[in-house]
Amino acid sequence: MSTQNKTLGEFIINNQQEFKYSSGELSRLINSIRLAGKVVNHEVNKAGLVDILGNAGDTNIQGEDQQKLDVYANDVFIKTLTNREIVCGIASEEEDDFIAIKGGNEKNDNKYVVLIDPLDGSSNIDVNVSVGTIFSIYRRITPSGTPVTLEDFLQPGNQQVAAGYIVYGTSTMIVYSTGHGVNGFTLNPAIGTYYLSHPNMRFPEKGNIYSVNEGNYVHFPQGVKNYIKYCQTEEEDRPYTSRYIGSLVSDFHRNMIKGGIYIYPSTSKDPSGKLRLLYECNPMAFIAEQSGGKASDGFQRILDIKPTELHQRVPFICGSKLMVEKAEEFMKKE
Ligand code: AHM
Ligand code: MG
Repeated sequence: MSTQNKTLGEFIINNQQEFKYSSGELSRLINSIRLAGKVVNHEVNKAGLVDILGNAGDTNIQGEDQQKLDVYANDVFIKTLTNREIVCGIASEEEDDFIAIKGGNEKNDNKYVVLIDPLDGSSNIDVNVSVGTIFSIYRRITPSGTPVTLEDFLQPGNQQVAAGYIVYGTSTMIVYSTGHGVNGFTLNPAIGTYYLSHPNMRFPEKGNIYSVNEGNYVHFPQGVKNYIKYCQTEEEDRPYTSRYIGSLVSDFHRNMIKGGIYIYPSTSKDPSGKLRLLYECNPMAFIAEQSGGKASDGFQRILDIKPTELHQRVPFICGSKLMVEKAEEFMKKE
């Protein structure tokens, strides 16, 4: 079958043997995420038409306003994964605590936990700019059949079994990896099917895009300031071009296709930066590495950080390998 007409469903079935502990469970899990993504996509696309915009009135654990669509997406992913009884636990950026899932017979033999940022880039929802879903999958470490504990969620990113994102952009795409490279599928909205459009995605080793919120420049560490100046200096293939959407999924997706670096550093106001290790940085770092890119907090590999809490934040530098290494060089000098 040619790449052009291979659907995500067919791809999952054909590649099931690649999964480490192949029992079909992970395939069913990715299938559920694919389905929930379609439901959320439908709602995101009609957001301008119905009165669904604006804050839901709640604030999440980070004290930020939640938008209605965030709440909706959170509900859809949690309900889809819960009803199908294919995971034993879920942690969401929008929930204070993790959710332990019982099976129909009160016993849950499922092996996987999912960590999810149901709708990332929330500041862009109201203005018709791309947002995304980010997900991360681990095998539980506590014995199966018992309720999940915090320990099952606080695993370093290098233990991820699969990770991916959905970008609700000009086209809707799901991009994911089960540890055997990265593949991207584009949704044909007319028939609700994802097709393999970007097989074996590779991060260019080097690019000419840097993505950072320069409005925070005065609060950045000196190493980051120096790296930004380096990006702007006229020399060799520089100055680089600056592109910042403010939706991690979209900024990452563009950089992975064109070559570039994304930076959300620590700032004097937020010493750990803004992005969450478990819901945002680990899954993106997994995709980056699986496609030949790199992800670092400036000093160490993101995937090797041992999490201590669910909503932990971490400085994030991610993208083309040589660019991330150059940024790390600047960080280490300071
Ligand atoms: P969110 O989870 O509240 O949507 O925040 C995460 C988003 C990322 O998608 C994006 O890269 C970053 O926040 C933008 O932050 P800022 O507006 O500070 O530049
Ligand atoms: Mg987020």
